Amino acid sequence: MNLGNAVRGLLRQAIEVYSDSPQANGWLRMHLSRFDEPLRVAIAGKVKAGKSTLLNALVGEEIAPTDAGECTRVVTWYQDGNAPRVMLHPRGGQPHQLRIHREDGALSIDLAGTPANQVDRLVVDWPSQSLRGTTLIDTPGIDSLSTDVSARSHQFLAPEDAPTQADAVVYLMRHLHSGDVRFLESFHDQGVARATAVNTIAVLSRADEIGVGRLDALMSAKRIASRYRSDDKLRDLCQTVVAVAGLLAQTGRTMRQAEFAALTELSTLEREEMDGLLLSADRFVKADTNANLNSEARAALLGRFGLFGVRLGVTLIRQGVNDPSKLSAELVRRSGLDDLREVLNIQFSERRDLLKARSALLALDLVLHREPRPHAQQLSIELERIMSGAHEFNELRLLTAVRSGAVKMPDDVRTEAERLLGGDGGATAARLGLDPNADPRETQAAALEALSRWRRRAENPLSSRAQTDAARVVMRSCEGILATIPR
Ligand SMILES: Nc1nc2c(ncn2[C@@H]2O[C@H](COP(=O)(O)OP(=O)(O)OP(=O)(O)O)[C@@H](O)[C@H]2O)c(=O)[nH]1
Ligand SMILES: [Mg+2]
Repeated sequence: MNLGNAVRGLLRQAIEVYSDSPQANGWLRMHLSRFDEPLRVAIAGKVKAGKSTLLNALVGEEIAPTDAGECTRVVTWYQDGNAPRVMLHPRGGQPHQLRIHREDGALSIDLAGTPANQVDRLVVDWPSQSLRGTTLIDTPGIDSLSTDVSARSHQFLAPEDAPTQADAVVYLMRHLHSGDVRFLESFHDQGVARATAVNTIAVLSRADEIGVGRLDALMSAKRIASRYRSDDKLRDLCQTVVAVAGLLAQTGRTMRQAEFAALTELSTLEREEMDGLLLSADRFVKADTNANLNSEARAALLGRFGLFGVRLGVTLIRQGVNDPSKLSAELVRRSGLDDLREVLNIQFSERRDLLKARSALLALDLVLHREPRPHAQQLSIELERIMSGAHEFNELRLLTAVRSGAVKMPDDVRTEAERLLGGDGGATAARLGLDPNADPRETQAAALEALSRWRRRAENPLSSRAQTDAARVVMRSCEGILATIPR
């Protein structure tokens, strides 16, 4: 039986056992219906890490507010819907609809007098292809001076007394900071899902700011991200780290003709004058210039592109990128957004069922602990059986162990193990390291070879117990791969 069906079955049994407890029943039913809903991905991180901007970049529209307004202080869900609509769910009480304003393409939401601390969440319906398979959840910045706001994020991401709402987390950080590590740890210490960093990826955000505006800033950011990927602490806490310049991506995806014209105007300046203007944000807005752009227009450009984006845009236009759609495509390409999307796809979308199952089992585990009762014992046994028996969970546990160095292997063996276990993606070709168009014969030969290699490792008398167990799990993955190849 596949994992999703096994967990669904278990939830149905639990709903019967807990039919007399409204709260437990409600939670379990909610998780059962969540299986058929889009994956819920929360975007988290410190204040001003660039969360809302990144959300906009992923959707390709300015729907999440990035100013200092009240709305940045509440958890906000963005889900696909037939027509734009915003619902305010107060803490206790019935949800009600809010009015939507659009200014200069950006959505603005007015809480209509409800104080932010009385709002449980806002739910924005927005027709968008990008939201079809994934609901994105913007969370208020953590570690802020306003501990109240910070607490709301914690309560949402790592609740102590209720099931988690998000299936997966994208965690933004500008530099790795001990506060980030503590926060990441706080939502990994939970019961049955312990030791699986499976549902978290980290983003080195605002990547353009890393090289103080130099054109190779994004290359430096990528190097730092790859260093973080091999950091022992982080490897335990997230699947991977990618560098993204969210502002560049957001503006690239929503660029207007007038902005292209303004950059084109700047590109006519002598290089020396341009370099002078770009020395600081203040200079850029206030200095006298030969360009036909007043301070206000320059300030607007700066807000949309950042100093780095202005420099890059002007440089690209000078190099001959002469139409807005080419420029916006190039900005997006350089921003790292596509890398992030690919990682989201491999780590989250392809593991959708597994992540949903994980959320549901966490909820069931919580119910079993909070409301223990004699005839729930069978449920505990079954929960344990799924957790330890389902190959998908074994793969993930091993992947985490291999990555963190808990199971010792030579580097090349480790790389192969990670790949076969689905670390680079769950598709057959990705696991075997083949071209996605490889023919079935080649695919089968590669899978058989991998299987016999890992069988030899499992049977090697010099292997430790942990290595033997690990090799058996990888063998099982190879068998799974073989089963997917058409004859
Ligand atoms: N240069 C640069 N600025 C960025 C980037 N991402 C966001 N910003 C700017 O940083 C400020 C905060 O961005 P937001 O997206 O609102 O950050 P946030 O994490 O949602 O902030 P809070 O919700 O208030 O915690 C805004 O002025 C953005 O324009 C980026 O990639 N590069
Ligand atoms: Mg925000």
